[in-house]
Amino acid sequence: MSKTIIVSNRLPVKVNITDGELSMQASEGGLATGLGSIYKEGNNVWIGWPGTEVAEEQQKHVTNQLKDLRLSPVFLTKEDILLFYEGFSNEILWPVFHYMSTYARYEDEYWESYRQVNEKFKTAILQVAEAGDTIWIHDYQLLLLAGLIRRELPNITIGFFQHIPFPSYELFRLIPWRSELLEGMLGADLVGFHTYDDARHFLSAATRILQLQSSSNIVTYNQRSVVVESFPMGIDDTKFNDLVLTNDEVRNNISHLEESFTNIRMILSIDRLDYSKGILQRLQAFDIFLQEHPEYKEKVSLYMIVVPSRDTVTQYKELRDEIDKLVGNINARFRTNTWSPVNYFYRSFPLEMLSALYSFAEICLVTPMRDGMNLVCKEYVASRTHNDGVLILSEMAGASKELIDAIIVNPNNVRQMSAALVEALNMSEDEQVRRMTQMRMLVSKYNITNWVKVFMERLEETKRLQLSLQAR
Ligand code: GDG
Repeated sequence: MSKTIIVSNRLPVKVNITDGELSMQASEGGLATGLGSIYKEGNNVWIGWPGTEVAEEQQKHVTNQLKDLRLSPVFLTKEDILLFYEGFSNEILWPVFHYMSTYARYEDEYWESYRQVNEKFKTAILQVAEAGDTIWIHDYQLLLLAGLIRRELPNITIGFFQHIPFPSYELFRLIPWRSELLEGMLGADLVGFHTYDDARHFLSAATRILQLQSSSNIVTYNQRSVVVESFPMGIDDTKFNDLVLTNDEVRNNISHLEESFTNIRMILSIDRLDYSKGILQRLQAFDIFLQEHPEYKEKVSLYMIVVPSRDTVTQYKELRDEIDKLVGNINARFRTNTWSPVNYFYRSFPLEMLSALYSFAEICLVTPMRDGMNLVCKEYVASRTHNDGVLILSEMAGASKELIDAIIVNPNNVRQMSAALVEALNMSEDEQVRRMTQMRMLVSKYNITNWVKVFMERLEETKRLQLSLQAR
């Protein structure tokens, strides 16, 4: 019986080893939820890194424990994590793909490690893959993998999905290993992105850098037709809706918020610490808003959660310091004895608190400089069970192509963002409901289950197309 093999850098569980004792923590992420129904069926399996360094003598034990969960680990060394993950993935691909190319450090040893780790993943896949299987590879850490597998198993079905943006040709061409990366991706039968623009940028890079022929969204590489398309990812909308309506802890948290924020209207923002998320620009906009609209003093607060991430890297550390400074500055200038304009948290929160905040906040402010999709804004919409609330959304987030009933802003235009806050605070109930209802319908219809189904069906169709072309 043929099977589906899901591959991503991280497994949907995090393995913890303390004093030799093994424990596992399931990921609550959307991808884990969406693919959960797939990798647990039949002989299917999910291959990835268990999220921690595992000593050699413990690897067999970890492998056996994960096997029962239909998970298969790829073990990475400290050096792999430093060079492949933090180096090539996060100091080259992440900044360039998010249009921050000046942050990129093109180190040969990063590339060497990236190649080797992609080979490690290939070896893990070849141990389980058989003719007739379908392999679905995820994200920018594994750009070479499809090509490596294709060489060994020329007829196997491979889908690749990239969760972050694909930059314009002018940016992508800066990477010294641009051809190798493209050739790796073109090992897939179907290459998917969140938006039409990302797909277009990829096609343009492939045809210009590798001089390939393309027609519409199909590019020919090594006599194979590779289909390139957009598949905007959705969320588990029912989960967020039901948390608000039926979860006691969430209800409790909402009551506490109502007590602490009596007569104060909340603007919510939630991101991982990252320069792509536009956190500083958001604070600047809020600063302008407070300066120009003193009538909102003691009436509006920004509740800003920044989840710690990569903060050993210089740019991230600097960003964190800048945020601290700006928040301190705004609060020092505007706060009163009973009111803080910015409630800033540098930590993560349990899902039950996130859900309560989504439900309580009148406005959600999502202003990345670049974002593949951005799931926070969809989670906010799915949590608005009364159909009210206003989403302010950056046009640079993939989600802005779908959530057109948000107030759409350019995150570089801090005055426009400040004006958007005023517009949101004054939006009539009817208008809020009209917009939110539209957005909720969309988030519900194109949810994570639908996303997985559409991608898998398209992959199957693509393979059929390939076989029929080959037979001619
Ligand atoms: C990449 C792409 C694309 C956040 N804080 C807490 C918490 N979260 C959860 C949110 C949301 C997720 O983290 C963040 O998802 P995003 O989509 O916003 O961003 P990335 O992590 O950068 O994801 C992105 C995505 O892949 C999917 O393709 O949309 O563009 O960059 O689900 O809820 N969860 C908990 N506590 C927190 O404090 N429990």
